[in-house]
Amino acid sequence: FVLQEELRNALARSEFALLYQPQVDLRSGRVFAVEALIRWNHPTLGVVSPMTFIPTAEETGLIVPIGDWVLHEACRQNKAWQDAGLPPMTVCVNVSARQFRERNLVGRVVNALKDSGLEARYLELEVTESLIMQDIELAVATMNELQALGVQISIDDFGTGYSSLSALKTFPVARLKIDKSFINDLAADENDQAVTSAVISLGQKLNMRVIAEGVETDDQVAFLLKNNCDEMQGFHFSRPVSAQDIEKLLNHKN
Ligand code: G
Ligand code: G
Ligand code: MN
Ligand code: NA
Repeated sequence: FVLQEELRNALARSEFALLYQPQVDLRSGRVFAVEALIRWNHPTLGVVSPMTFIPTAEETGLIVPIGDWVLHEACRQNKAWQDAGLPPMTVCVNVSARQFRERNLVGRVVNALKDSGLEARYLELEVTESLIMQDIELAVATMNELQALGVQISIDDFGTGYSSLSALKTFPVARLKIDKSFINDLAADENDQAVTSAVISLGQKLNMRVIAEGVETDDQVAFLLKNNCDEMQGFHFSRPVSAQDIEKLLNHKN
């Protein structure tokens, strides 16, 4: 399979790049974090979406070296922003199931922090509910180790999985990311409104922060503000952009 073969060479050929999408405080508009999102710049196919190649990377195990590169690059870039005098931000890195199950994930994270000189509290790992539920005990043990380092954890795509609420309160998780499927029709769909406001309350009760993903419109922002959501991410504020564009954006907006 061609994709698989080319994916093997992509790291050595430096064909991966990270884009960054700002996460903002809804009331102040301040950017407090960015999510790193990988792109594959293929020489003939152009930009290949992670939705196309992450599943192959998972199946082949290539996700481990690719994920390692993402961790190192995201930490290096965040430290470079801090060294350039930008207000300190958290960088959020997506971690897939296979990466998370690797015994030495914690060691890999430690290395990325060491090599970059980034303080642990400025790194956050995004995991999904389904990843956690595959093996709750292992997941909680790993998350506890990461938390002990000072690294933060968030649950991505929250609401689409099936984490039991009793388990959720035992997770060392700083934030819930409400999946964008609930935000899409938020202005019109009463079910989505109910789920969104319930997740916001749940987060407040569990002392977790809550961020809405995929926010595109003023109406969505208005609903989130009315329901005491504190944070948002989405095209309404900014698409995922290059590291240089993050600097420009922060110089203008923060
Ligand atoms: O950026 P975009 O919306 O195209 O991302 C599509 C999917 O790919 C999302 O589910 C996102 O979480 C995932 N993704 C993006 N970057 C990474 C990455 O560096 N590692 C992993 N494991 N998944 C990623
Ligand atoms: O699964 P995860 O939440 O990591 O996916 C992030 C993906 O969501 C990225 O591919 C990013 O490009 C996409 N995304 C970010 N903001 C928006 C938005 O406002 N609308 C839509 N449709 N997609 C978004
Ligand atoms: Mn994510
Ligand atoms: Na998501």
